[in-house]
Amino acid sequence: PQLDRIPHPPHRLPVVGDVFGTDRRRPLQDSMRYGRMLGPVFRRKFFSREIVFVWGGRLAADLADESRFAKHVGLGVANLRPVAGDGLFTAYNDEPNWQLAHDVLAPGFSREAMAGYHPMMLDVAEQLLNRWDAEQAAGRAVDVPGDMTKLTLETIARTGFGHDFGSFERSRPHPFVTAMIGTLTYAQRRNVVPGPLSSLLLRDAARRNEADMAYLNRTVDELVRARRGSDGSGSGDLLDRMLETAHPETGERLAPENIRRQVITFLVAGHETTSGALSFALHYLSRHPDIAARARDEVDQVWGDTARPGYEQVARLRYVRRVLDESLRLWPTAPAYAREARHDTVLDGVHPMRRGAWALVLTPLLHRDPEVWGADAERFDPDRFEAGAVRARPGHTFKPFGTGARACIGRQFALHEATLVLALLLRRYELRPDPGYRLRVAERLTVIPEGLRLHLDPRSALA
Ligand code: MNH
Repeated sequence: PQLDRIPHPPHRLPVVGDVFGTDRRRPLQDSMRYGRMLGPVFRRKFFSREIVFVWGGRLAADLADESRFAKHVGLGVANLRPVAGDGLFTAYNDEPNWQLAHDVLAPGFSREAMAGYHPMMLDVAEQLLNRWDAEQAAGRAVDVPGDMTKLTLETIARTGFGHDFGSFERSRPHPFVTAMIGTLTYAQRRNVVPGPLSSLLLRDAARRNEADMAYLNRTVDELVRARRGSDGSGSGDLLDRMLETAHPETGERLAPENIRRQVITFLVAGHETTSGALSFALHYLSRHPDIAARARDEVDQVWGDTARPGYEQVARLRYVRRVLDESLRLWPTAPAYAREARHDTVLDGVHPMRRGAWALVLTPLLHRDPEVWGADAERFDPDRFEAGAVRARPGHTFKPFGTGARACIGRQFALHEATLVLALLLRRYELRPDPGYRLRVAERLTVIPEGLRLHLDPRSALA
């Protein structure tokens, strides 16, 4: 965008720009702070790189116009190219492998496919319940983000790839998770440390990152080799589609190197953000016993005492789903996405943009824009997602899954899994917060509540 009409932080310095007073470990929350100060569109400069941020509802809705704007692969997403290459998430819009992989893999997220994953999702959720029963019996608080990560990693690994990481048999996170967090954290740091300095400042980090990437590649190569070597297939799971399915029209198939990129992409994108979403939802439920009680009532009504609720019974949990939506409003766990101009245009009729110019949408602030969500936008209130309230709001102002052709392919997968798990947990436990805990949000491109522990009380004790 043409920059002179866009505010920036005061006290900008020559050469370095706005880097002083920034929090390098929490760049998102830092930008949220500046956004609140500077308004719905603003810019920050890190050495020679100037970034335009957008969070106003009207501006974000304009950027959602697919005829004028498209996904921009930049910043954190571009920094993941060494790991995820031309995989679905990191591919450039015009890379042929994007359309090919999208067409081949989209049926893996159809209703029928989801109904097929459902029993496996339940199996994994039961492993979580067993673990939490044991913690509860021992009077220990549970490690919410740690256990949600075990759950979501196992879910995507089993449903998508027929693979079992054995997360629940371990006390520590699986090394795949540690390596993944390493690469995400490194990609985030490279946003703030500019190119010329990064080889100096991030030398050790770069070496660790190489090792992390090598570990991810090895894990994935083994998983693919195991499937290729077995006579059985994964009965049409994502890996089967990657290995066996030709494009319905062109007959083309994914190349082995691209399959490696896709498997890493899906194992990472398929669990990290869902884990955060579940963790934030559990945090808010523990802080709002009235809302938890209402959600629990709904689960009782819809499920009765069915031991294993069916696929259809998850979609009927409308209030639980609203709890999830409201958590994703306040803390969308993939908290930003970038949009670029397809050709010269004017953003919101005010800011001229050249073809290829781009801006970063800060979703957590968009989701708190008082002009869209009201003066009480910071308050947790699932009723904002009642049908009537949704209709009354302007469009394109709730974007936890991004927008347009490059929006999240796993959205229904994540929502089904998370709704199912929240319902199972609500049905089984009362959630008691640690009185000393104040929400702290850790950033590694994604966001997750740091150090969140909850105490579990059996429901029967309170009924
Ligand atoms: Mn997901 C793209 C958020 C769960 C796989 N995802 C995106 C984007 C957002 C996003 C935002 C768009 C990014 C951009 O424009 O640059 N995703 C989420 C959130 C959750 C989530 C908040 C959970 C909650 N995502 C999942 C799951 C899977 C998945 C589960 C897979 C099983 N997501 C993807 C893939 C893409 C994506 C693949 C890239 C799609 C494309 O560009 O074609």
